[in-house]
Amino acid sequence: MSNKIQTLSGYIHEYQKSVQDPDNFWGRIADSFYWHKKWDRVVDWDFEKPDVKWFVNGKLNITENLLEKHLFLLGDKPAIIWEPNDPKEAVRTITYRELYEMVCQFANAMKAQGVEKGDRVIIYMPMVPEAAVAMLACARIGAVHSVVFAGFSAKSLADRIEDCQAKMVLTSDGNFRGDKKIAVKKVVDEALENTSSVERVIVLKRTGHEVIMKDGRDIWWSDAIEGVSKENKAEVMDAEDMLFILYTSGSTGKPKGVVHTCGGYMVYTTYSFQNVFQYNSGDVYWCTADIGWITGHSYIVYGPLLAGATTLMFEGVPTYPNPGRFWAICDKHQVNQFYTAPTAIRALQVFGAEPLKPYALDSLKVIGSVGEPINEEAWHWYHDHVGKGKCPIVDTWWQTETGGVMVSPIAGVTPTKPSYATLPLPGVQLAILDNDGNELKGNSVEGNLCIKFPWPSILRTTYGDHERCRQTYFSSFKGYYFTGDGVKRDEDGYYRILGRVDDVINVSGHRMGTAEVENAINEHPKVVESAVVGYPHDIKGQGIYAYVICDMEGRSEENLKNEIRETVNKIIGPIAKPDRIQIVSGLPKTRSGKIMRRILRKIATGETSNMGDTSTLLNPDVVEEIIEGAANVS
Ligand code: 6R9
Repeated sequence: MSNKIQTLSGYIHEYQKSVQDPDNFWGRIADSFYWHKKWDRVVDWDFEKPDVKWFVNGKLNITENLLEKHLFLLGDKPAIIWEPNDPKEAVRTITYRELYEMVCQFANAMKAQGVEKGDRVIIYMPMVPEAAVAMLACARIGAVHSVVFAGFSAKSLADRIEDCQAKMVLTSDGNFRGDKKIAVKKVVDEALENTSSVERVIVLKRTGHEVIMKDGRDIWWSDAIEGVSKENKAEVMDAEDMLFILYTSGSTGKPKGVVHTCGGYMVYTTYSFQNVFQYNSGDVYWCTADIGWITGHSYIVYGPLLAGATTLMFEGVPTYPNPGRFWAICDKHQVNQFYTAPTAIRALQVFGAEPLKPYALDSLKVIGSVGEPINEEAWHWYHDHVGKGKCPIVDTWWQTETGGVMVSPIAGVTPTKPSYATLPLPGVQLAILDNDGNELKGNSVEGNLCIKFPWPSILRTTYGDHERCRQTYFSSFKGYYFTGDGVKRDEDGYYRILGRVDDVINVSGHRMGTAEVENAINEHPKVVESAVVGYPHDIKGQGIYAYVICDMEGRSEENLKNEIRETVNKIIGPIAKPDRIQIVSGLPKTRSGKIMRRILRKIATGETSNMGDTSTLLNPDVVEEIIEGAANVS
């Protein structure tokens, strides 16, 4: 496609155009999509209200741009390759024509079950092609999907159903994950005991779990599509009609429903996908995220399929049946672009290079990272062992709220630097602000990462609570979108994300990114992972508390702690030496792999009487262990 940047000077040129004349820049890109009616204005915006509209009065259906648009040239090409949890089970390959038919048919089925334009539909499903079909069928008829990660509890599911007053739930009997079999429908049943808006539940058969089908409410997927037409006329949507809601946790307890709309999201996910990954026709692209997260929405389903790519979907986990699974899949399907999270990289790093040995990994051209800052050690391991030193790493910084990648190398175009997300994509106008709201110009500066001009896939609101959206993102710095992340722009103008600003600690007047300290700690060869938080310190203001997972073999705890301190001393300097180190067996993590620092901060501070909501943790048991261990920490 002509929108693809191919050289560094091309990037600079496009970037400049996007800032000087955003209307013309995005208008030209949007021109390559199919619209029932073109827009009257490219963008209207006011960050104080906030009120942002893209492609004003444009009419479209996103699925026509993903299905009909590709039928002629790509009808027989694979849209989705599905790799099951169990490598012995058959792979499924779904062509663009088959996807078109599946989406149309399921769209008709949903309509027949009473879903109308504007209704909210919860998708609580495993990683199977039908989950993508479900999302697209919603978009086809103008229903608003809200995917909930199928590992969330009944309580979390119920909260989300309640918040958006969903009319329908799409689910499965069960879910395979590694050697586990999870009874998914049971969770839905429990959630629905405490909610009243849901009228229908459509259940896909996957595991053969025994399920109770509630009369008049539950229907099997296969029955719902039985005899239903595979032709469907897409609902014509306004560019600013809601496409989906995705719940995400913020600094306060209750998750908020981030809202994305049809036109801008379509344009931006396509554009960013094509450029960041440099996808070429015929390539096989694989993102290991779950569709329950924004990465799965934008870069398993919408972005790749809008771009006519072949997107691989994996049902399982990286360590099943063994820690070579990712690499086996890369070879088996000749994956060209591979996109995963630092947490997965580090988890696999623990097994060393052995599990990679049987695999050539020679189809890989681009490898990507998303979700958290990638520490230097993991970056190098990924680069050397997975990318074999020849694949550019695209470290992509973005958020549920941004809809698409904001800061990232363009593969093969932008020179990379370990742990740097590098440069903003065209259209993304970053600003670094100090705590008083002054924009810090020039290079070698550090501060709050803000964005001063809208991009097409910016969140429009938080569902049902616009004031919360204003407060969270648009009130800290007047006239700016505030990301909540800290950032450094180095002497070359390159961006390095330092982690959430609430994780920045100030030790004796020196500001430090917790990620920076963690990076240093992780350099110690025995350290697997670490998390650093600040705690009140009489003399320094804040002290540094490090929770460290490490291989203790052949060392006493005391020696190891001293060595870790010395490593940090060597890499950053004496000010960054952890005051307290606690050796732990695990870190409290959300199901998307993020460390719950709120909990660690409380433990470090000694405030363990009220730990708040730990229900979304992957491993709640570890919290008790850490609290106990904390008593003896020096
Ligand atoms: C896409 C996604 C958003 C937060 C974000 C930041 C962190 C994401 C990152 C990164 C450093 C990267 N984050 N990507 N930090 N480098 N490449 O993860 O969305 O789940 O909403 O998380 O994740 O702190 O603010 P989401």
